[in-house]
Amino acid sequence: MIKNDFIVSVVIPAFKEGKTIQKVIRDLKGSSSYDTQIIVVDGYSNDGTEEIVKEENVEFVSESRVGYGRAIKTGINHAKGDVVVIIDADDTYEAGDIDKLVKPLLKEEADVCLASRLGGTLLPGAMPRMNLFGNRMFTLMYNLLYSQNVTDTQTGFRALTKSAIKHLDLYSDGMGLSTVFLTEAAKRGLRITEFPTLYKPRNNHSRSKLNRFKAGWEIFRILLSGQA
Ligand SMILES: Nc1nc2c(ncn2[C@@H]2O[C@H](COP(=O)(O)OP(=O)(O)OP(=O)(O)O)[C@@H](O)[C@H]2O)c(=O)[nH]1
Ligand SMILES: [Mg+2]
Repeated sequence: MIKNDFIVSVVIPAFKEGKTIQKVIRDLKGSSSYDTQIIVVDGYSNDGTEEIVKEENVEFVSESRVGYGRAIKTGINHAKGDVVVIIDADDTYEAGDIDKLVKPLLKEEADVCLASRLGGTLLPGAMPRMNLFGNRMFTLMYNLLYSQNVTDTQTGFRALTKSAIKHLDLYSDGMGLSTVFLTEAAKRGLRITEFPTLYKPRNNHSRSKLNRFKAGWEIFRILLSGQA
């Protein structure tokens, strides 16, 4: 049964993504079929992000503490919805897929839904080879250690029900939070599903915030120590 009084909260962590944030917000607004709250959590970008976000009439939250995970947790604290969607501000994900992400949760078929890039399409230049290799290794490790069957543990486009989030110990402030969502969900017996999506290269003039080695080491430790 599809409910009508259903709210989706979208959390967008953003640090210096002023070139793309407007498009991400507009794509979300243009494609979500649900009552949607959009929250941008900005790390004092100073590149016009604040002005753009306010002009789009969506919520703007400043977070001075550094970290992708920290920004997401701050966004979750502002979320009023039954479902929380998380997406990057860099326009690398297909924001138009938001309904596909939300539907399995709305239908109560799953508690967590991932937009899988590795199970879908990677456009040329979207993911450096090293990142692809790391993601494959970590995804394999996750599936083996946590008895799951997902194809992209490191996707930044995912949805969780608010009631599921309440049960998770979100202990990472960094890029490792994507993995913590999944190890915690598996430990608590939550249902994880996914669908294939498209991953696009970053805008030429924007910069990745990913420190591959720092993130890789953190993810490795989370996978081992967070084991059930
Ligand atoms: N508020 C805030 N946002 C952040 C911080 N670090 C990263 N972000 C945002 O979190 C999202 C993910 O960071 P990315 O640099 O895109 O990381 P990634 O997707 O793993 O790497 P790419 O594939 O190169 O895009 C982006 O929207 C960033 O702007 C931070 O310290 N604070
Ligand atoms: Mg990104």
